[in-house]
Amino acid sequence: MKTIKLHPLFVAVTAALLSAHMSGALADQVVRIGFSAPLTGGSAHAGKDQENGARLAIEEINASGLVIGGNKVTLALDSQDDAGDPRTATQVAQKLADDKVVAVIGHMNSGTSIPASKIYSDAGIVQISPSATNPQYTLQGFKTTYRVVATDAQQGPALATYAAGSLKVKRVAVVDDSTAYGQGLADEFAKKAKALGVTVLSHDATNDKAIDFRAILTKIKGESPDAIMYGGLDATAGPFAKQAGQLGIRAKILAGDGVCTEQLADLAGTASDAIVCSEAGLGLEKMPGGATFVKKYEARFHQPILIYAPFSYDAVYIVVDAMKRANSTSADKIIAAMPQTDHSGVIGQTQFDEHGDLRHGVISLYTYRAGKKTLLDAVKM
Ligand code: ABU
Repeated sequence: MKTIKLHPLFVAVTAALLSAHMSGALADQVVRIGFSAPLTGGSAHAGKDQENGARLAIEEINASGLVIGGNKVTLALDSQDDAGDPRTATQVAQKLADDKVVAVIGHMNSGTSIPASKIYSDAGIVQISPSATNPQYTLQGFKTTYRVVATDAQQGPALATYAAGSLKVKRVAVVDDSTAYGQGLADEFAKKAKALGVTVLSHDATNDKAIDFRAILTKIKGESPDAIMYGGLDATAGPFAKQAGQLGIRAKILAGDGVCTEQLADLAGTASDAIVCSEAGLGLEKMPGGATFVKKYEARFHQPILIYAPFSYDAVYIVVDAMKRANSTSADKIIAAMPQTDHSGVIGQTQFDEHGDLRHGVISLYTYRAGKKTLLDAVKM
C-alpha cells in the first residue's frame, strides 16, 4: 500500500483551522478603508484633522470588535497624501483602488474629490468626502459618490443672506483662489448677493498658493466695499485678512468653510475678528455628539479639532453601518447598502438623497472674537 507523506506545515494549518471551526472561533479578516487629503503643504493641518477623525473611528471600532458575515473584521486605515493637488489625487485614487480598499473617506478638497470620484466609480468603491462642497461633485451620475456636508449652492446663498440682512452689506468685492471650491463658492455667493440687491463691485482671481495680496487689496480699498467675500482656504485667507488690516481696510471679510477653522486665528492674527465665515454643517458646539467627541479627540491627539474631524469620523461609521446592514465587507455590497443610510452620529442624523448629498443640510455662521471662533447663527437648508 502506497503512503502519502504530508508536509508538517500543511498538517499544522489544517489542524488549526479544524480546531477553530470545531470550537466556533471566528476567522480574522483585515478590511482596508482608504483615506486621502492633503497631508503635506499649506492645508496639511486641515487634512491631518480629517485623518485623525477617521483614525479615531477605526481604533474605536476595532477595540469594540466588529463581526461581519461570521468573520472577525479588523479595519486598517490606508491613508494617502494627495497634497491638495488634482493630478496627485487621481494617482492616489488609483493606488487606493489597487490596494483593494472597500471604501474611501476623502478627499478633502472639491478640486481633488471631483477628479478622483471617476476612478472610484470605475473601480466600484464608495467615496464619502467629509468636506468637499462644490455641488458638481455629486452631480456626475456616480452611484459611489457621497458627502456628509452641505454644498456651496447652500453655503454661498446663506452667507449672502446673512451679509445683506444681519450685516447690512450694500457693496461687496469678491475674490477667489481659482480652485473648484473657491471659485464655485464665490460665484454662488455673488449670484445670491445680486439677487438680494447687493452691488458686486468687482470679482478678482488669485490662486491657492498666493501669499501676497496687497495689489488686489489696494485696488479693492479704492472701491470702498462694506465687505469682501473671499473664496478659498484658511492658509491663504489668513494672510489675506492680515494684509487687508495692515492696509487699513475695515470691511468685513466673508468666507466659507475652507476658512472657518480653529487655525484661522493663528494665521490671521487679530485680523480674524473681521471675518464672518460659514461651516457646511452643524457647529461642534451644536452637534449631538460634539462634547463627547471633543473629549475623545483631545485625549487621543492632544490638539484641538480644527473643523472636519467629526465629519470624517462619522463617515467611517457610515461605511461600517453599510457593511453591517449588508452583512458583507465587499465593496459592491457596501455600494448597494449606502442609499438606505440613516445614521445617528456625532454630526447629527445622516440620510442621503438620490445624488449622495445630505437630505438635511445645515449652514452655521461664525466670527472670531479676540481670536476665538464664535458661533453667530445656524440655518437649516
Ligand atoms: N469645503 C471647503 C474645503 C474643501 C473644498 O470643498 O474644497
